[in-house]
Amino acid sequence: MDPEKGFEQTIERDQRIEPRDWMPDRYRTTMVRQIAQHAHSEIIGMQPEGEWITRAPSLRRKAILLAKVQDEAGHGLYLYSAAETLGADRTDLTEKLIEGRQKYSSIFNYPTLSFADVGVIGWLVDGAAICNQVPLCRSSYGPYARAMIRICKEESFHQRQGYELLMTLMRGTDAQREMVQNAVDRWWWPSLMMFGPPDADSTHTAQSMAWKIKRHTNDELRQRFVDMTVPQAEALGVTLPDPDLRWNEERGHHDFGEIDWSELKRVISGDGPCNAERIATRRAAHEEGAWVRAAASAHAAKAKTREVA
Ligand code: FAQ
Repeated sequence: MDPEKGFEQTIERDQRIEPRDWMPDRYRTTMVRQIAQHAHSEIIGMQPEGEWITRAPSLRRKAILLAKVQDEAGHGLYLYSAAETLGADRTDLTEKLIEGRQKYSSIFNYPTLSFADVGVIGWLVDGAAICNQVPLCRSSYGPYARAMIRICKEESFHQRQGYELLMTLMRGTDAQREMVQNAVDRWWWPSLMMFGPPDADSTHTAQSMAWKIKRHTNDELRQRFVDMTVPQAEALGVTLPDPDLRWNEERGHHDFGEIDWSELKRVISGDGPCNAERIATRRAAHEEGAWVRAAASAHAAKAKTREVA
């Protein structure tokens, strides 16, 4: 069969495209772009919470936070491996990230000012990630879809630990409740921006939906997230910082206020509160790890020579 027809038929039948299958160059480029950005987000995403590991308020919280941040490293690694199945090279992807030639999620360019931020990241940021990623378990590219299944299971644990942390703080003192509200005020709007630009301005959605890479548009997922989060905020006893947020009986959804899209543009283009710091930290880790990579390569080369001998 004509390979292009085969590709189209696989998509139409809701089956998976696998690494050795023929695929259009643009499909491959799109997949590498999305998977690499996703992998970079997981790796850069270790930083905001990682800053609190040494300052966690108890041994239990430290153990939980360590496990979560390690999970994020693991997610980054599955995703880089998925990108490699498309012919991408991990070193090249890392270099593109630290040279600012590839993106990562806007959300990780905001500072974590108190330990309540760790809880809010779990609740809102992992909550948004789950909303976005559960449909990606049905994404048309096999290795990506399969990586998403495991990642989503771990993100659900992350979200619950965040919510539990916040519930504990909300049962505490007035100062602790204030800390939570302050963190919610700072993270709410950036969490909504994680879903990307509005559909009308989204460059890739139409093609990615046609190829069944994306299963829902940015605005659909953002709405789903708002609807899911409002009752959780009520149960927690925090106020979401949006005076226009209210249930719309007719639509069967919550209406919400206008997002400051100029902020998203600024943060994506490198001018967010922590962009420079995040990249500098990642660059330093890459440079300081050079000897480990060199040692591992030398070991692999030696082992190969021994095999041949
Ligand atoms: N930040 O045409 P679209 C996590 C870019 S979760 C930065 O709508 P698309 C877990 C977009 O890349 C976070 N850039 O693009 C965790 C494109 O630029 P390009 C990661 C953004 O791809 C939790 C341009 O704008 N999750 O890490 C953003 O169809 C806690 C036009 O946009 C994923 O990556 C943004 N927010 O839709 C870790 C999920 N939004 O490439 C630690 C997989 C858009 O043309 C702690 N990705 N852009 O230069 C996706 O679902 C999609 O790629 C979207 C964007 C929905 C993010």
